[in-house]
Amino acid sequence: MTEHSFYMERAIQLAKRGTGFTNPNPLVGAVIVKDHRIIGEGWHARYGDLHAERNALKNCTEDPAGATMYVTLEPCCHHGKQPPCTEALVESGIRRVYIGSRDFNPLVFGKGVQYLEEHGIEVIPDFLREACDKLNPIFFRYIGTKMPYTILKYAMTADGKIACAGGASKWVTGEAARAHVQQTRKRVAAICVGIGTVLADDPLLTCRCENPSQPVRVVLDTRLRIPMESRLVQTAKEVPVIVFCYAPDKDKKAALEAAGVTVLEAKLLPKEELDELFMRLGEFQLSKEELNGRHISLRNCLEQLGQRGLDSVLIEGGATIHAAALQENCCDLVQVYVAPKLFGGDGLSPIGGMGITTPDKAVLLSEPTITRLGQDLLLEYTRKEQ
Ligand code: AOF
Ligand code: ZN
Repeated sequence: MTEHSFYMERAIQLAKRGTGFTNPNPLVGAVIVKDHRIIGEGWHARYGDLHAERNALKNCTEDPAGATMYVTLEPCCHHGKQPPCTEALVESGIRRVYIGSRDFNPLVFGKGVQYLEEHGIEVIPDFLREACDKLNPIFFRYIGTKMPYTILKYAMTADGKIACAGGASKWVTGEAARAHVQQTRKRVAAICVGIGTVLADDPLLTCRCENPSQPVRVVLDTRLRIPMESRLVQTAKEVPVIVFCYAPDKDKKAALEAAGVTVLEAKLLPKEELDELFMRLGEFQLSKEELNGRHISLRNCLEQLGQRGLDSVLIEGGATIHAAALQENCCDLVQVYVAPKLFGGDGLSPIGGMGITTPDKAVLLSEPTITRLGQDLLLEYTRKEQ
């Protein structure tokens, strides 16, 4: 490892300290080095607070004039919640800047580097870029599209079952894997489940780890069946709950809102092309009977969450909502925890729906990243563009 990569690695580690608290802004770390010694370190700690670069300058133990900065993301050059970091760098007399990731925020992209160079600062761009990019898949996805970065997560046995035939699913995986899920909950802005999971398990969906950050809890519930006495509704005033539905019963909606739940309406997922045409024309109001067996569009729910500033969603089941993620092509990462167990028989499989008809129609995934968690395995796949 060179001296330069050592300092950038340090900046990456510092950036991670903001995990769960900066959304929808990025994780960023910065290190300032003079005469082969670190004289200042900083990271972006919380949404809206000082950026990593200004924190590092603030923490300098010596005059940074003539020093080098290592920063994981291109410094910003716009006025947002914070003033431009590029100006602070120029004022400080920093002479060189090693930059990891490019900032795909259109307000910044390339302009940060340009400003620094125009003011006589030497810039080394794309330095350990791949490692720095890994800090911010959520930010990069969201900043360009306003669609949340979506993670599909399930825990299954070695024979691919998420529950026994009777539906019992506690617990498939061991403690280390479950602790890892808590870390993912911490990273994301929202956790989403289908109404089936609420009715079967009455989950709380909170983040339970050291220094937790609580994601918004989201339920897809076409016919607004969520029980008033469910743990989600009962705790909605402490940790926000959003329920998506279609043409809700007014009284039930009012009761949920009084309990602190945000009730939003979503579009129905069209079954056929003709449906889609009618719905686009806005001429489609389904009766209760017609509604049977149909559900709201996951993609439309995600769009609405994105519009509310939620940059990432962890979909935690069950099999129906997983099928929707596949069918509506809205899943950036698939996380599969595999336990060394077999359930056999008619146990539930992770993804419901009709499935594909022949193997050549399979949804293709990237090669997995493999992590051992105690006795269990975590396989992480991104979806291949087809
Ligand atoms: C951060 N933290 O350390 C860096 C960011 O509204 P603002 O002023 O906080 O600006 C947010 C934008 O600034 C963000 O989208 C990104 O493009 C850039 N860099 N943001 O929150 C940081 N360096
Ligand atoms: Zn900045």
